[in-house]
Amino acid sequence: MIEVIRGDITQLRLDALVNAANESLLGGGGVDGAIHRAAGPELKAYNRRLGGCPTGEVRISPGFKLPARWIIHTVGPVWHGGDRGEPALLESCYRNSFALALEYQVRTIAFPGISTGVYAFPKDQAATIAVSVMRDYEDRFERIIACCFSEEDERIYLNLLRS
Ligand code: AR6
Repeated sequence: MIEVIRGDITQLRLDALVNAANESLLGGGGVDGAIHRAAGPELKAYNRRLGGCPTGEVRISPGFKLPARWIIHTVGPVWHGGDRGEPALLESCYRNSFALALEYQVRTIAFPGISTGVYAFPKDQAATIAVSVMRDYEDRFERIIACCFSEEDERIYLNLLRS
């Protein structure tokens, strides 16, 4: 069951949230900044020991002060026009997030629109990739949530899920 929710991902009480991080894993703007603020300073201290994360890969931390139990940090590609492997890297973010979630017995998980903010990945193309991977994993989770921050993003996901 793939659900579309509009709102702040940090408020969701789930087994895991996915964070659209950068390679340092030490925080930044956008959803990453919101997650670090809501989780508290222990998150940065914990992530310092993880030693970063290459683009397309994932790392996991506890949720600390978040209602979510785990945070799966993934680093989406920066959009450079699409011929530098951006679509494949974005797909890896989703696939690797689901694979790690399964290792941690996660049954309920939410994703933001990875790479579609500061990293400028085109929203329609990113959502198409996200939904196609979500459909591959649908049977293995109780809830898969596409957490949209804007009405435009919500509309894109709802249209894709209708088709
Ligand atoms: N809940 C859900 N979605 C959110 C929230 C929130 N609280 N805040 C923003 N979004 P971005 P990126 C949406 O820029 O493009 C950071 O500085 C936002 O509207 O957060 O992967 C990192 O440290 C957009 O749809 O992530 C990296 O340096 C989506 O989340 C860099 O930005 C992703 O936007 C990563 O850029």
